[in-house]
Order: sequence, then structure tokens, then C-alpha cells
Amino acid sequence: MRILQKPAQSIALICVAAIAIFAACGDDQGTSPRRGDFTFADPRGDTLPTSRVDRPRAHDLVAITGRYVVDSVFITLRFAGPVGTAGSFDAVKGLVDFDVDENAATGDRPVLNMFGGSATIGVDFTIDLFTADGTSAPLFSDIGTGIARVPVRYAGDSVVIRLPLTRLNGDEGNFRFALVLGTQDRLSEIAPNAGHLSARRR
Ligand SMILES: [Ca+2]
Ligand SMILES: [Ca+2]
Repeated sequence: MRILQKPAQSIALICVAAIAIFAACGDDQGTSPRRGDFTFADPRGDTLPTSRVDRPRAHDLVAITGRYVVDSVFITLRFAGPVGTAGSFDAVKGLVDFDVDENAATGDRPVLNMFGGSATIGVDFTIDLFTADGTSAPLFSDIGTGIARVPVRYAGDSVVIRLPLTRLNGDEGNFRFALVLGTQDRLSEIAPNAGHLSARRR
């Protein structure tokens, strides 16, 4: 005997299916560690000081984590406090410099070296958080050409970037990187404080 579902049951099943599809296709990072996933801690209380009292507080980076999915890497920047509303004056801003061919001889000098850093990388791509709008931020090549906007989300104490590897000349997921962060009026945090970070997917 054929059993007909009540409308409410059908709607519920559709909702469950939709949620499952969104989880599979959206920005799901999963919970199981994948090969190459990384976590770097950044010291608390190491932001650059300012003598001005009329400036927004410095955002103190405390951790950088990376999780690989099939075609992308999610990079989460976690801070000691709220990151603010993307686009607002006191929200987290900055630049994330990537050396995707892991060759210091190709690309530009990393910006953080202008603020006391010592990264030995050649910057091939940069994500510009100064113009992040809450859903995305521009990705530039080393010759200053805008490649695309990549997904960026501001939530609570974290900024989450989804970086499609196809946007990095189809990079295999091995890259070196360094960050300068701050607010619209100034840069106040670098990471790492010495050298650079390395992500190795394989
Ligand atoms: Ca810090
Ligand atoms: Ca390079």
C-alpha cells in the first residue's frame, strides 16, 4: 500500500535535505583534522603601541588556523576580542601576503618587514582586508592586478578567509605567508613576530 506523507512531514524532509546540501556545498570546514591543517599561536599583548588616545583599540591576534578542503584552504584569524563589523573604522583591517611558489626571489617584499618583521618570502599574492565588506575581500597578484574577491567572514573574535587554490595559479596548497593587521587608521599587529609562517598540505 502506498503511504502518502503529510505536507508537514514533506516540508520537514525538504528542510533536512536542504540543510544537508548547504552543509556539503557551503563553507563547511568539517571537524576532522585533514592532512596539512595548521595552527599557529601569536603572543597576547604584542600589538604595536600608540600614544594617541583617540584611536580605536588595537586588535590582538592570538591564533591562526588553517583547514584544507578539496579546493580551498580556510584561514581563521582569531583575536583576543571582537573583530568588529567588516567595513567599519575600528574593524580588523590588514594585508595577508602569500608566497605560493615558496621562492623569495619571485614577487614583492612582505609588508610586515616594514613594521619590524623578518619574513624571507617573495609575495606573489595579497589579500586586502582594508576593503573587506563582510562577505569578501580582494585578492591581488604581485603586480597589483586584482584577481578576484575571495570569501571573508567577520564573526565574534574571528575573521575567516576562504582561499580557493585555483586563485593562486592552481597552487597545491604549500605556501608561506605573513600578516600585518590593524584598523583603518593604523597597522598595529604583525604575525609572525619573526620569520614567516609555512603551510604544507603535502
Ligand atoms: Ca598578538
Ligand atoms: Ca614567491
